[in-house]
Order: sequence, then structure tokens, then C-alpha cells
Amino acid sequence: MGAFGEGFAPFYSHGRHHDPSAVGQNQAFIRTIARGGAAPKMSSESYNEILPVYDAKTVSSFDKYKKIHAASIADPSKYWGDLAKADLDWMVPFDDTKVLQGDLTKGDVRWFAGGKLNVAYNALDRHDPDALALIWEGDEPNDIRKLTFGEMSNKVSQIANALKAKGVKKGDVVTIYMPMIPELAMTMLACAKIGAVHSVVFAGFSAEALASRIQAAKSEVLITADHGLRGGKNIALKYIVDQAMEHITDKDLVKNVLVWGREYKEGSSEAPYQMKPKDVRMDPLVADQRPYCAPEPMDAEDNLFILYTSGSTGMPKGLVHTTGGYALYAKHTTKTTFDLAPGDIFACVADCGWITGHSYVVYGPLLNGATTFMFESTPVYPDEGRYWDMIQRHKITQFYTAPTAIRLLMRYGDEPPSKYDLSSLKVLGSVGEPINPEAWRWYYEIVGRSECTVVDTYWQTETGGHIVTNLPGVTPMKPGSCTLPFYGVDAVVLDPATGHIVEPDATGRVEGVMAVRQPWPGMARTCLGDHARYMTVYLKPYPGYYFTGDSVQRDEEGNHFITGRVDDVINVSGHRIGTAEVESALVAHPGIAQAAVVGKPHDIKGQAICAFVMLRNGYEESDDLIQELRLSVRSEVGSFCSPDMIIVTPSLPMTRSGKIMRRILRKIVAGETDTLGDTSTLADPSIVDTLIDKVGISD
Ligand code: 6R9
Repeated sequence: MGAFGEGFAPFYSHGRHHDPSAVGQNQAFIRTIARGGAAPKMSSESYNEILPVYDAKTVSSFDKYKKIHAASIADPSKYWGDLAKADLDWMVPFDDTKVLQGDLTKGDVRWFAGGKLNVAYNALDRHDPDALALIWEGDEPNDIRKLTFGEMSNKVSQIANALKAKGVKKGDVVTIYMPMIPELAMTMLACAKIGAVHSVVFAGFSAEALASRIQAAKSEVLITADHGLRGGKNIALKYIVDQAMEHITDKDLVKNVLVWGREYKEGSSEAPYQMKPKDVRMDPLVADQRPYCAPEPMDAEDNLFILYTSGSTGMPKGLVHTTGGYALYAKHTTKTTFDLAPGDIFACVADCGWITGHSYVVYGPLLNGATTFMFESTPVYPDEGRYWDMIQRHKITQFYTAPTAIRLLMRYGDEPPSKYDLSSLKVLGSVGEPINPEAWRWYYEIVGRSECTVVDTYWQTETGGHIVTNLPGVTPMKPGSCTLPFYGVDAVVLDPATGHIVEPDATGRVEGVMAVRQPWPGMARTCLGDHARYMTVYLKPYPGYYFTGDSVQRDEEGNHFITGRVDDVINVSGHRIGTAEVESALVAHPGIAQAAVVGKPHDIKGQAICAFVMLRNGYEESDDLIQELRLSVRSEVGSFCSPDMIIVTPSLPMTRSGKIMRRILRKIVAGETDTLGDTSTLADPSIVDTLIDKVGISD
């Protein structure tokens, strides 16, 4: 049984299939699946009767979806051009004849170029100043703040003026390393107001990871807060920032460190912080500013933000999102996927350090004039009823979380959600990884009382917003499937070996890799400072297509089932982690000669991090050594990347040309040793048995 339980993957049950390091293996992968034996059973069949999917209303709206989708693909300039005019306030209109320029082959996509607008203006200033913009709930349930659009607009202007006072100009990259407090959202929006490009670094990243992102982006300003709070514990962010500053080699790079103040929690063992020469207290600086700042007119293609995300190789990529296309896409997907209506209280419980927080805590809901709910704590603090309690108290209408949280909460049974009044809920969202039908069903039946739509939203940092998802009351739900492409998304399934679109088999099903055939407004335009890398990773693998890096199966009704990454990225609790980053943290230890990291199926986290290490001469396996290795990963990347399992091995499965065959390691940790595949290309095939023994012992 795989991590997702029996029958999760509709066609076959293993998560990962490729080893991109082995040339030509992709073809073998597809062939293996094609030969996979008995006709696969769709895991969701048994749930169809509980779903209100084929009632008359849905059928007619489903037809409408098909028509609109087809039209949006046939004439994307018309579809997005009309929406851009209706949905955004422009300072200078874009040219109707130049809605979309460039293409996926050349990698020079531009939407609405020449048009000018400001995203902060669109997100705040244009809405009713008295309407509620943001509800924040801190780590403690009684720590609540509410801000209207007017209040937020004023405060964002003050922050914007404070940034200007510190010399921040249009186009400058501002790094933000903050806890989930309203000031984080407002600092992002303040950057947008003056045309500075924010780069939010998730506050779970270590000092070294923060330093490398600051350096890569050549960011001269860093904004932080003294502390974060999570589950009753202080997170000494300012202290981590001080360490990060030590790691930055160019000592003149960062000119200012702006520090928001939060009260230090009594009794914490964390080190208190000190102000350093470059540090400026943010609160008094902001309080001194005028509450009005003219919005900077930004070209639709000017950069709005960068966000680092993990890939196959070492340093994470700084994906660049631009102004007009991203804003439109965030706004339109939020409204459509979550069926937003006036008065809705929209709660996405992701952290703003990830793309989900950017698009669905900050930009999407606010651009729609909805009330966004921002949450600092965890699903189990002070107890496992926290989410349900918040939904009841704030009358939340849309709730958006990751399958890992649902699986965790399911463990506590049906009673916690049943104790609360969850009748305000209309739409329940899932994001970050495939949702297994068991978790889907619990979410739908127990949390949603079979009355809410569950939307399984598939997308990526690179896509800006949802690209495949069902739509409430419009398209059918299918447990375990993200279903159908969003409007304007020309989703295709490619044969990874030939790059051609896969033709359906006799049953109407296809499988291959997920790609998109036409540009859409929300797509990232480049990797900061490295367009060649952007081309290599996304656009060159299959010329003419955007390549997602995910493998997929599509059923005879066109529903998509994402089956895992085809690169060396693992997904732990919905966090995207590059195995290369963890490996480099392990080999940074003087005792480690080589390391290989793979994902191991995990019931709650989706995948767990499993590391294989080879020791250098003179080093011996010991508990202390394992502890040091964990620490190394914590300090180089962040504690959320700490391996669940570290296995010391005399050697690793290498090809004769010296490449580690991670495919074999993945099979071993998953216990799928009867389907190891071809091991004859290994330099030393006997290592396989040694590893099976080792993994067996440490399990
Ligand atoms: C939004 C986000 C992207 C990767 C993506 C895929 C996985 C996200 C999913 C999903 C199946 C879903 N993923 N949503 N897989 N079903 N509904 O998570 O962005 O952090 O960049 O991760 O996450 O593998 O390629 P990001």
C-alpha cells in the first residue's frame, strides 16, 4: 500500500517513475506502465453516487464551461483582454491589438504590455474603505486583528513612504522574512505600491538559505520582525537574520534591515535580539509617515515579485512574476475557483512564504475586494479543533488548505469538526499535492457535511494561480483528481520520450507528462538573472510547450490525476523541496563523502525525506554523527527539510558512468523491491541487497 492508501493512484500505485539522470529511461517508464497488466480501476468510481455532479444544473453549466473554455483557448487575447479591462483599473490602457505578445517557443511572453497599472491600488484603494479587508488570527486564538480596506490602504501607504525614506526605488528587490502577521501582507503591498519587487522568504528557512536568497537577488533591503509565534513557541527571526547577515559575503550589499516589533514572549528560551548598526525599527519609522502614497504606474510587464522555489539542481530558482498578468490571473482564479460572492470571508491557511500565500492570502482575495483571513498558527494549536473553531467564530465561507493538514486532522476522528458549526462554509479547497480519495471524502463529508464543493486545485509557483481545477457548481468533482483545465489553460499530456501529445488509448485514457500549449497571463516570465535556466527547465524540454515537471494521467472524461514529480523535487507536507539542496547540506559535513536523498511515501506528509550517506575514511556511524547531519540540514536549509531517515551505507547504487540511480533508492524505501527494474547497469549490483537490509533495519 502506498502513502495515499489503497487505490489512490487510479492507474497504478507508485508515486515516482523517472530517474531523469538516466538518459532514455522515460521511454521505459511509459512502456512499463503501458504493459501494466489489468485494466486500472478508477479509484473514485465508488464515490460517484455521493456527488451532486450530474444534476441538471451542473450539466448545463458544465456545457457552458466547455464552450467558454474552448473559446478562451481559441482566442486567448479576446478572453483575457476583455477580462483585464473589466477586472482591473488601468492608469494607461493596454493596446487591444497587443494583448499577448511572444510565445512559448521563444520564451518572450508578454501580456498587456504598454498598459500601466498598480496592483496595490487595485487590491486596496479602489475598494469600499469601510469594508473589511483582513481578519488576522495570531498564534493564540484570542489574538485577533481586523482591518478595513481604508485602514490597510493608509498603513500600506505609510509603509511605502517608509521604504522610500530608506531609499527603496522602483525595481529594487526587497527581501521579506517575516511571520504571518498583517504587516507581512501590508509590506508586500507597500512594495507593490512603489514598484519595488518583493522577495518573500518563508520564515522556516535557515539563516544560510536566507543569505543565499538575498545574495542571489542582490537585495539591499531586508524586512523582518523580532519574533514569530507558532504553537506557543517563539521563533527568533531577528536572531536568524543576524546570522544570515554574517553569511552574506558582500558586506556592503544589504544597506538596511527593517525590524517590525512584536512583544517578546515571557519565559521563552530563545535568544533575545539586539539592534545592529544597519537595523532600523520599523514601527516608529512607519508611524512617522504620511498615510498617502501615490501608486507607482507600473507597466503590465514590470516585475511584481520574485519567489524562490526548489528545482532539480542546487540553488533554488527566483521565479519572476509580472504585474498585469499575475494580478488578473490571481483575481480571476480566486473568484472563479472559489465562487466568491460579496460578503465572503475567504480563508487560505497557507504561509505567505509560498506561492499559495501570495496568490490566495494576499493578492487574489484583496483584488476581488473580499475579506481575506490570515492565520499565524498551526492546525493543532491549542488543540486539533483550531481550524473548525476559526471557521465557526469568523463565519468563514471558503477554506483552503493542503492534503497533509487534512490527513493529520482526520487522525483525530470525526468528532472535532462535528463539535463546531461549520454551516458558513461553501467551498473547501485543496492544494500542494495530490489529495487521496480517503482524505477527500473526509473533507467533503465531515468538514463540508456533503454540502460544500471540494476544489482540488493543481498549480505551481511558476503558474501564478490554478491551472487545473474543478469549479463549484460548474464542473464535476472527482475525488483524487484536479479534474479539468482552468479557463485559458490549454493543458496537454505529452509523451515524455517523444514530446508528442499522447493519443488516448482504446479506453480514452492517456498518461504522460503535464504541459501547457499556450501562454496564460499568470505564468512566470523568467528566473531572476538567468533566463537561460528558465528556458532549460520549462520551455526547452518540449519546444512549444510549458513543462510542469509533473507526471499525469487523464481519464476518458478528461479529468487529470497528477501522479508525482518527474524531477528530483520531493513534496513534504505540501512543501516543495529540492533533493539537491538537502544533499548539499549533508555533504557539507566533513564526514560525508556522498549523499543521495529521495522521498519515501508517508501517510500524513505525503512524502518523507530519506537520506543515504557514504562516510569518509576515519568516520564511523554513530548517533552523534546522525544528529550532526540533521543539524547541518537544519542550518543550511531549514528545519522543515530535516531528514526523517538517514541511512549510512558503504556505497550507493551508481551507474558505471558514476550517476546515482535514485530510482532504485526510491523503490527500496517504498518497499517496492519486487519491482526494482533493470539493475544491470549498476557498477556494483550487490549494493541493492545491502541497502534493502539497511532500510529494513532502520524502519
Ligand atoms: C501551489 C503549489 C508545485 C507542485 C506541483 C505538483 C504539486 C500542487 C497539486 C499538486 C497534485 C494538486 N501540486 N497542487 N499535485 N494535485 N492539487 O503547491 O506550488 O510549491 O510550486 O508546488 O506541487 O507536483 O508541481 P509549489
